[in-house]
Amino acid sequence: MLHTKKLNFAVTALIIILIQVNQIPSFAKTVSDLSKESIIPKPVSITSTGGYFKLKASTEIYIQGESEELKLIGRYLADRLKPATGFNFDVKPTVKVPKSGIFLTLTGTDLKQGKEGYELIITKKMLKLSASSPEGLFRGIQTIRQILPAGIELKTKQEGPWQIATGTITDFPDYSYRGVMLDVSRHFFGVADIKRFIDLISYYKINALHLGLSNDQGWRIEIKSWPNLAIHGGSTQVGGGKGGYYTQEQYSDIVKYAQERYIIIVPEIDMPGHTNAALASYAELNCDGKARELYTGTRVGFSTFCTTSEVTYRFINDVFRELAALTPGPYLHIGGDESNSTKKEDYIPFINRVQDIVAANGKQVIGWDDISVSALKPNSVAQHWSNVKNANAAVAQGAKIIMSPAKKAYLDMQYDKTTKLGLHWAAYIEVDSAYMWNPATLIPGIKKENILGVEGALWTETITNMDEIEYMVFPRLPGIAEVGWTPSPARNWNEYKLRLAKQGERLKAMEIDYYQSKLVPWNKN
Ligand code: TNX
Repeated sequence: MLHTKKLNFAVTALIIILIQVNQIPSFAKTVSDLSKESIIPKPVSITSTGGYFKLKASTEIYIQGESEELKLIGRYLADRLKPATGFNFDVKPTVKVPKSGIFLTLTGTDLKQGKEGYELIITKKMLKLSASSPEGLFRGIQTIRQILPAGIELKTKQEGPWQIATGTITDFPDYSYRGVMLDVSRHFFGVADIKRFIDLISYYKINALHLGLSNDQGWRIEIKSWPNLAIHGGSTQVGGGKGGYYTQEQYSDIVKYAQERYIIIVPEIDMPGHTNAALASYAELNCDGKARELYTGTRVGFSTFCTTSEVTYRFINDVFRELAALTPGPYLHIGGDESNSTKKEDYIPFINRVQDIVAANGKQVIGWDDISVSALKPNSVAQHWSNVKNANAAVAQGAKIIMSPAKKAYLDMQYDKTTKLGLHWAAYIEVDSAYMWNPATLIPGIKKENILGVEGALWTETITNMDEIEYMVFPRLPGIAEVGWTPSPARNWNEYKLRLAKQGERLKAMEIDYYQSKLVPWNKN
C-alpha cells in the first residue's frame, strides 16, 4: 500500500518534470555541441569544444580598424540581434584584439578560402569571425544567426538565454555564383517586397538576384530616353491588373540594399522575343511600324523585335547604357529564350550584335542557353534551363554555364499534383528533388570547371503576392543554396531533411509562409 503510494508520487513527479522540460520553449534551446547545429548551407568543417558562449546585454561588437564598410557590417549584425535580445549593441572599432565579446576581423584567415570564405572561432569568452574580405564576414554573420536559438529571428523581445556552442567553423562556397531569378514582369512586385526577398535569400548565402525586368506582359524599369516603356509598357500585368515599374531612383535603392548584403542584381531585358510590352510602347520597334496591343495572357513565343532595323539597335544601346549605369555588378542578362517568332537567320546576327552592345557598355552577357546557337563571346555566360544540346554548344565555345535546370531549379513548378499555385510543364518538384542533384554531373560533357554556379528561378505567371512568392521559394531555395555552396560529397538528403526540419522554426520566426512538405520531419513545437 505504502509502496504504491510512493511509486505513484514518484511517477507524478516524473510526469511533472517531463511536462516542464517539454515546456521550455524550443526557441530558447541550450546547446553545447556546435557540430549538431542545423546550418544551411552546410559548412565545410565544424569542430566542437563542448562549452558555450553567451550573448549578454554587456556584449560588445568589435570591428577591426576604422573602415566604414566594416562598421556597416557590424551595425547589420547588431540590428539583427537587437529585437529579440533587446540588447543595444555598440559597434566599436579597435586596433587590438579584444579579450571578450564579438570580434569581426579581416586578418588571420587563409586566402584560399576565397572572398566569401570565413572562419568562426567560438570560445566561452569570445566569438571571433574572420575573413579575407567584408563579403566573407557577411556570409559568416548568417552562420552566427543560424547557431543562435531560432527565437533570435523574432521581432519582439524574448527571454533567452542567448547561447552559442563553442568550437570552430571553417567555410567557403563550392560555386562562386549562387542566384535566384524573380520574374517581376508577369506580375509586378514593389520595392518593399524585393527588399524582404533580398533579406530572406541572404540568410542562405545567395549572392545574386536576377530580376526579369521585361517580358510580353510588362516593362518594369524606367528608361529615361524611352519613357513610354515604363509608362505604357509597365501599366499592366498578367490578368490585367495595374502592373507597375521601378523608377531609376527606386531601382538604385534596391541595388544598394542588395549591395549591403553582398548580393549583385542581374537585370534581364529579354530579347528579341518576349518583347510585346516594348513593341506596344514604341511602334518603330515593329517591322511593320505598328504598335502592338498590351498583352495580359500567358502565351510565349509570339513577339519579336525587328532585328533588321537600325532603330532596334539604337534602342537596345540606349536601354543597356542606362541600365549599365545603374548596375555595379558585372552582368547584363539579354534573355534570348523562346524567340519562336524570330527567324533563325535573323536571331543569330541579332544575338551577336547585342553581345557587342553589352560589351561596349562595359558589361558581360548572360543569356538563356538558347543564345549558344550564335557565336558566343569568350566571357558570355549561358544559363541552362532546358536544352542540353544548347548547354553543350555553349561549353564547346568556351562559355561558362549557370545551372537552372527547369526540372530541379524552377521554383514555379508545383510541388505535387495538389499544389494550387504554379505550373508543371517541366516537372513536379518536391523538396527532395530540388535538393538531390549535382550541377557537375547533370549533363554529360559539362564539368565543374565549366560551371559558374546555380540559380533557382521563380516565374510569376501564377504568382501574385509576397505570400505566394514565399510559398513557392521556401523551402526549396535553401536546398538549391546548399547545392551551390556545399561540395556534393558532403550532401545527403536524409541528413539534410533533418537540418531543414529544424530550420522550420527559423522560417516561422521570420514569418515565411513556407510549404510544409510531408517529406520533411518538421519539429512540431
Ligand atoms: C519558360 S524558362 C520560360 C518563361 C516562362 C516559364 C514558365 C525560360 C527561359 N522561359 O518565359 O515563364 O517557362 O515556367
